[in-house]
Amino acid sequence: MRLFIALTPPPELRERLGELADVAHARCGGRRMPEESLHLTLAFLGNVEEVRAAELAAWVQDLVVTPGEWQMQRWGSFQRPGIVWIGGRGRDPALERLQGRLWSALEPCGLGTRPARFIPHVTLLRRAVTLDLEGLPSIDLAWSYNQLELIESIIDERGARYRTLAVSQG
Ligand code: 3AM
Repeated sequence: MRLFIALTPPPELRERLGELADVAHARCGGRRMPEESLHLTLAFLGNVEEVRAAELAAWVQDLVVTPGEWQMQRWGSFQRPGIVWIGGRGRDPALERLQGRLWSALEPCGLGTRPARFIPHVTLLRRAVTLDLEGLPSIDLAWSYNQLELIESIIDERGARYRTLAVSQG
């Protein structure tokens, strides 16, 4: 099972992010992320056997996340594979601590590999036709979080669908 751990936005923010995805799509083309799939990835684990996924789900259910608020103020892009995202203007120590805490537990168990860089972001478009972000509206959004989710990514001919397997304590 292809798994990752992420924050998922509260409903009002999800809706607002969906509107921004529409604006970005009109400007940059590509594939707009469905609203229900919007998330902030903290740790991509890759393929995990079912038995280990069940252990992981139990671990996630017991996790207590320090509540935080993440400020999103800028558009960004990743050249490959044409990702347009929104994220913070600078580093976010609280998210870095949360991500670091996850990897300190996951990596010794052989669950995925800690990435060299962590750029917190919400992907709005994939395979964008242009990554010229000029003219997109300015952003000033806050994301209050106190929970994370273990999510399965199911890939089929229509792209990736996500299924939540476990939610941390809240
Ligand atoms: O949060 P975003 O959309 O940036 O791109 C994938 C998505 O990130 C990323 O994990 C999230 C859930 O699928 N992802 C997929 N394959 C990956 C890989 N091999 C990966 N991240 C790192 N390494």
